[in-house]
Amino acid sequence: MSTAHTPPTPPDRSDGLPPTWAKTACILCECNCGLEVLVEGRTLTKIRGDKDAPNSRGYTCEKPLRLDKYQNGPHRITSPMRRREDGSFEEISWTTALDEIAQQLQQVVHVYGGESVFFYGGGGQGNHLGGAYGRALFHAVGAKYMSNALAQEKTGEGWVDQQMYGSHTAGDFENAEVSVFVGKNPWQSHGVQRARPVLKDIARDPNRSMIVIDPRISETAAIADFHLQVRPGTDAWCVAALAATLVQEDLVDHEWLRQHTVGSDTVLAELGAINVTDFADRCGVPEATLRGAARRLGAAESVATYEDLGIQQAPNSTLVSYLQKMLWILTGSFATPGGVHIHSWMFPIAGRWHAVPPERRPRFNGARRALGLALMPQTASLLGRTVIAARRHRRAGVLIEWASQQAMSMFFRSVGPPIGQRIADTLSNASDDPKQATPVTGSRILSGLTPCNVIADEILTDHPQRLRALWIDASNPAHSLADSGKFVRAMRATELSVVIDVAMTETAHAAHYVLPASSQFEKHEASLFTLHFPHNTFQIRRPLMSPLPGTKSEPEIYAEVIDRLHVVDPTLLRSLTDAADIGMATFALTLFSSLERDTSLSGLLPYLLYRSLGTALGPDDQALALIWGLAALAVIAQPDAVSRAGFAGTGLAQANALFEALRDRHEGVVFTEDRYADAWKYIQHDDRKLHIRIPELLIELQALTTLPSTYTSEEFPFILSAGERRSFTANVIIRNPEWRRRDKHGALRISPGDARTLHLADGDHVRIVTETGSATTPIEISDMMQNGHISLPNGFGVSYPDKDGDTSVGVALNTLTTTTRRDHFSGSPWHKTVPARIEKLA
Ligand SMILES: Nc1nc2c(c(=O)[nH]1)N[C@H]1C(S)=C(S)[C@@H](COP(=O)(O)OP(=O)(O)OC[C@H]3O[C@@H](n4cnc5c(=O)[nH]c(N)nc54)[C@H](O)[C@@H]3O)O[C@H]1N2
Ligand SMILES: Nc1nc2c(c(=O)[nH]1)N[C@H]1C(S)=C(S)[C@@H](COP(=O)(O)OP(=O)(O)OC[C@H]3O[C@@H](n4cnc5c(=O)[nH]c(N)nc54)[C@H](O)[C@@H]3O)O[C@H]1N2
Ligand code: SF4
Ligand SMILES: [Mo]
Repeated sequence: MSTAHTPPTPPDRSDGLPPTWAKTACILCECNCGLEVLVEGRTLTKIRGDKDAPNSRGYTCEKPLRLDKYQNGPHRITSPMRRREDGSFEEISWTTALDEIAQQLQQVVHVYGGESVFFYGGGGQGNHLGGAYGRALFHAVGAKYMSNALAQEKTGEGWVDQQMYGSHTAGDFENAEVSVFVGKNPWQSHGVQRARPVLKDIARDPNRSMIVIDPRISETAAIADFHLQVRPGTDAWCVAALAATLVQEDLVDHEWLRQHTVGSDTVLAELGAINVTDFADRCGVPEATLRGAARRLGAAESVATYEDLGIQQAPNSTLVSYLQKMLWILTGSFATPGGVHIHSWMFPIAGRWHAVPPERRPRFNGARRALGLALMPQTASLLGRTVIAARRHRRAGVLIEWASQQAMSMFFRSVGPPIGQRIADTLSNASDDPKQATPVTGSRILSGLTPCNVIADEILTDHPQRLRALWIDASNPAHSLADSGKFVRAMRATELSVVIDVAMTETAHAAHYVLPASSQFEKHEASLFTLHFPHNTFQIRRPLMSPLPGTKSEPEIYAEVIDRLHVVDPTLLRSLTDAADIGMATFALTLFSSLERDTSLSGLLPYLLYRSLGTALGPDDQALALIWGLAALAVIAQPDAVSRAGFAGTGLAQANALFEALRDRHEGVVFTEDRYADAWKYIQHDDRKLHIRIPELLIELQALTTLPSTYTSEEFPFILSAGERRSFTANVIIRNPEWRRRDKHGALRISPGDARTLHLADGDHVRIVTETGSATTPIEISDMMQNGHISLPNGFGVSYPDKDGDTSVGVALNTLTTTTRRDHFSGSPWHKTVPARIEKLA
């Protein structure tokens, strides 16, 4: 692979500013711990935890301390690039790139329809603002299909959540009497805020317990009270046996189930019929250990559970998601300290947006809503004209703002929920249709996302409805999705593929066009991982320095592409911009009424905000326009919880107060404050009950009795877990191998017993072979591993330009995996259960 791109000049100190400490956040995992960074020119010289950050309170792990390896280095790209026929790249100007891309997008849409353009990615662990703006392009071209990394891990769990209560949950591990981690190693992977002190507290406290289900003695399992060391891939039997023991030994909270759930009789009957002895045998956990753990659960005041990749990327994953939730449901651990809760959202990244009705609704709410919605279209036309005229008369502007304030206070809370619902559903690609499926393979679309494992199949076919163009932002699917080779072939088979990234990634190498993004420390960013309860937090990060010359931020890139598609009437943009100059109430009224007059504009909202309110906010703050929109949606969705977090007023006033706090408090903001019992209000079923009978999954539960529970063969006698989170892995956000202080080569872990059998010594190199490919790697003999189970870390095997050309350290895991081994329900890959063999190298 050759690239013509000239590496950027080494980090300069040209900004000329004195070194300053600034607040930002870690971008390496979903916890997004608050950071303080000493910025010298363009360099992040010192990094420490931010004690003021409301989510992490000063905590960090070891990973962000050398974040400069992300920010600076020869991996950064600084010019748009176009692929030549021979596969090499040439640098082109932004104007040429955007002109050609827009023109080719229009061409694809004209010939094959907007639904043939597929959007992938839109954010990593800390950058979701770009993807949010990208939704406007999705709608501008009339696209229908999209996906991201969630659709190779979390969509199965999301579907279960949706059936049972309609939203996402969080466990209160700081207070739980019993914490259960199912295929989750929070010591290394976090996911729980301040994971290590929280885990240590649990381990130290004789009155609290930890149950870990993991085939390895992970760092978390090592300090657990109960380690259920399953054979890889057999969690369905293990978790079913736990739930069955709760039922069969009558450790269930029957009264709670009667009051708060629907369908418990069937569930109890199914679990009652399970042969625990047989299931314990199938998963390899001693029956006494299983029963001991179940009794501990049954005796607890509170139970919180957390599932992750160990089961989400393994067989029967959707069923296991369902069963592990039974552990807190059967014990009645919901909406109570130490239990599991549905939380608020800034904007949902999984599941459907939902407005929680306020405790005190405005009087005549229904009538106001009807009247407001009826008046809106006329208001839009009227305001549009008046606002443009008022530009020349300041006094008229004051009057319009006053009138708009009256209208907003009269109608905002009544018309907000239906308008918010439409906007949110459009932006999150949510659909009421349970049968929503992809055009070629007919795969189930969950949470609006196409299963990652079928994307290539939706392209590599002569099906008339195949995907023709790929738009990829802030993701490296040619490295992170199963069977990388196949994904690259799929990219090459499209008529247009565009990649936006900070680096020349494996995916960028296969694209037609590559657009260089400003880094996450050179622009406004935010993470939408607002997954906390009872105090939910959100942080807007300000740029720490100017963009690297040659790069642009995603909001700007999307706006410039959409400009070229001419899908928005310029007079609308002008009236919105003028309205924003007059005042926030005038702007909000003009915006909402315009969206009500022409509902097809909903999907373009991020663009409309950027080009109107953003213009009024000025070039330094333009990207914050969408944050105002998010603040308004958050206030409509959970007004009381936002009030309790200290944002007074109602409606627009409250939204503005939240927006200003998000803009000004750089350490982040608690945007909702709930009481434990409030978790009930977030249930989306009208009866506010948990609907726990899921017929499709109960059939799968019955099938466990006969389903095979081994995945090895003579040819492939090992189970490889392809993607262990270790001390120095962070997906592939940091490409520079120098970042790692430990485990520099990403060794394959193997048990002492297996190493003996294969006559291997620590550090020996082996070839690992799977049905898809092979790779060589050093080994580490590790007591963590059980016989027959081997494990490779994620985040390795990416190219990095250095003085000797491109280097790559460690195994690119997805040269070893296949798209076909996947959950038949959610389509998530079995990365944790890859049959493999090991060949000793001479
Ligand atoms: N250090 C670090 N932290 C990260 C990341 C990172 O790259 N590096 N990535 C972030 C992301 S995107 C995610 S999704 C999370 C993932 O976080 P985790 O899911 O916690 O991470 P993993 O190490 O992939 O898997 C967890 C455990 O699953 C176990 N496992 C393997 N096979 C099985 C099985 O069959 N059954 C069970 N029960 N367990 C099994 C493994 O032994 C491992 O200990 O981590 C986040 N945090
Ligand atoms: N075999 C195997 N495969 C796996 C996993 C596994 O355990 N095993 N884990 C899976 C999981 S859980 C996940 S979450 C995925 C993660 O895989 P991906 O979704 O591909 O995400 P990242 O590896 O985090 O890649 C993020 C990309 O964003 C780029 N980037 C960084 N900052 C910016 C920015 O400001 N703007 C833009 N436009 N780009 C930026 C980075 O350079 C990088 O290329 O991998 C999955 N793949
Ligand atoms: S990697 Fe995760 S836990 Fe570690 S500092 Fe960053 S956000 Fe916090
Ligand atoms: Mo992930």
